[in-house]
Amino acid sequence: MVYNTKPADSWNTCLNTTLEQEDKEIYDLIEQEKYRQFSGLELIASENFTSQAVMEANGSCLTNKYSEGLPGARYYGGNEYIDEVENICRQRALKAFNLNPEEWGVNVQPYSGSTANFAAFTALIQPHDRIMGLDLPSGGHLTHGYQTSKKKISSSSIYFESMPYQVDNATGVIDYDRLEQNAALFRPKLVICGASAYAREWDYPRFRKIADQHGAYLMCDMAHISGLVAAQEASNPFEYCDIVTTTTHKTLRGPRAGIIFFRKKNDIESRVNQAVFPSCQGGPHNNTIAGIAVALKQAGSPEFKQYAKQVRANASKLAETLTNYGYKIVTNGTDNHLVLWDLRPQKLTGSKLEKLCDLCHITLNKNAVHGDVSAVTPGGVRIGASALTSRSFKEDDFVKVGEFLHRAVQIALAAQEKAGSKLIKDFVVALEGNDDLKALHKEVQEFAKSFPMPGFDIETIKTEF
Ligand SMILES: *Cc1c(COP(=O)(O)O)cnc(C)c1O
Ligand SMILES: *[C@@H]1O[C@H](CO)[C@@H](O)[C@H](O)[C@H]1NC(C)=O
Ligand SMILES: *[C@@H]1O[C@H](CO)[C@@H](O)[C@H](O)[C@H]1NC(C)=O
Ligand SMILES: *[C@@H]1O[C@H](CO)[C@@H](O)[C@H](O)[C@H]1NC(C)=O
Ligand SMILES: *[C@@H]1O[C@H](CO)[C@@H](O)[C@H](O)[C@H]1NC(C)=O
Ligand SMILES: *[C@@H]1O[C@H](CO)[C@@H](O)[C@H](O)[C@H]1NC(C)=O
Ligand SMILES: CC(=O)N[C@H]1CO[C@H](CO)[C@@H](O)[C@@H]1O
Repeated sequence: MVYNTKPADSWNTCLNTTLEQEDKEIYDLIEQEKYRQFSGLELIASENFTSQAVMEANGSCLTNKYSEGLPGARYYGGNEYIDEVENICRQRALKAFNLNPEEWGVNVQPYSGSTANFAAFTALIQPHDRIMGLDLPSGGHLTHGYQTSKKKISSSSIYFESMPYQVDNATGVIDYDRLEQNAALFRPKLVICGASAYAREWDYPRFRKIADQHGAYLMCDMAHISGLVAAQEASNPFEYCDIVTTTTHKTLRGPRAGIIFFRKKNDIESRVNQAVFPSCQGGPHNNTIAGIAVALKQAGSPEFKQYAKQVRANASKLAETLTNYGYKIVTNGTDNHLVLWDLRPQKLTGSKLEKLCDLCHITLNKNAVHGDVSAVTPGGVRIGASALTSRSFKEDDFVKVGEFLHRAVQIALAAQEKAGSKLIKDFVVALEGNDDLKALHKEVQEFAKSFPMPGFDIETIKTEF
């Protein structure tokens, strides 16, 4: 067979040039982001570094394919390999969480965690049915029914009637008694557990009991902790819930996407599959599903279990280090990968510490702490150990991270005093030319660069722009 090696039509040559040749502007920005990830301390609790294998699968030719429907029942032809990929992905998803395929099924097509949640609601309940999820200022996620007194923010509060439950103001732990009392008045159809900024274990049996009192479904959104659940480093929501959703890019360390697990009872299976497609989505992202399959294979390995153990060890070491400096950690510690740090005793807002950390290349995010009056200037920050643990950080390294953060707070407090106002723009001005900040920035970068970086070839990383 002689292949046609003739050059493509001139208007098609762009299809075979590299990203660098074709679009230097985007290429350079990607290279700069690569260097940023490599040379800084990544502490955002919902982020992680995925592996080279996941990036290869995700960036593969599978992105070209349309495959609406489920394996074996597609609306388009040419899906023989795609079907295999999706079937392998589903099998691995059940295996990663030790689920019996007779009892549990899974849909791996949701584009992300938010769409997985909306599809789950679409499957389980009717418009205006009542839902109860953890309030956002208590650490819950937007998609669990968030609204303010002025506005329904999330579509989950626009289409359903939402009454949140909260953490106890004094302890920072979920107030289960009040949840039970309020549920008795509100009579929810769906109770949601899971959060984005909650450092403690979940009392799933108690949630089940409360849901059963009202014949409600119980859904767990384990987005933040699914890697820990897979590694059996967190308690198991599957024993108690009807539906479990997750993102795949947080502790699970896969590509950016979502998954829905459902119990195969009543007609939940067909309702979930219908809700994903055609109710909420069109064609799945095959490249992403291949990436999820790779991540799930990794999540079943003994190395991943070690990783998850180390993530928890590192997060608790960081909590301990900050406590020893005299800071207040919400719930006085952590059971998982994240630490919620209450800065109100220091009279410093989370926004200011986030800004200062950004300037010295430590990436974390401001976060509401329960009892905050203003949502615009939250009183704390959220710090996660997952990403840096993927870079081989151990407990001692997190002691160093805690020291950096302590120095950052000292610099922030001095700048706040110098600024003489509460405004963040005055704060930034007060930091200009600050030598302590420059010194900290330099040390942070040197420290970060001394660790390996998953998925990147450090030898070829560009350092000058
Ligand atoms: C991150 C997160 C989501 C949303 O996931 P996206 O992929 O960002 O849409 C949903 N629920 C929880 C608890 C999360 O932490
Ligand atoms: C791939 O895309 C096609 C078309 O959208 C879809 O039918 C199929 O389910 C997808 N397969 C995977 C593995 O995502
Ligand atoms: C982060 O990714 C690593 C693999 O790179 C994985 O082992 C770990 O569980 C992930 N952790 C979190 C908390 O996402
Ligand atoms: C993978 O592909 C999806 C689109 O299908 C994209 O949104 C995502 O950012 C890609 N990369 C990773 C690592 O998830
Ligand atoms: C917080 O935890 C520390 C140990 O890490 C303990 O010594 C202290 O008593 C705890 N404080 C509270 C208020 O529980
Ligand atoms: C919650 O605690 C904060 C301080 O931790 C306090 O300012 C606030 O008034 C408390 N709110 C309630 C409702 O008790
Ligand atoms: C859960 C866990 O692994 N905790 C560990 C956290 O780190 C501290 C300090 O290194 C250890 O003592 C804990 O066992």
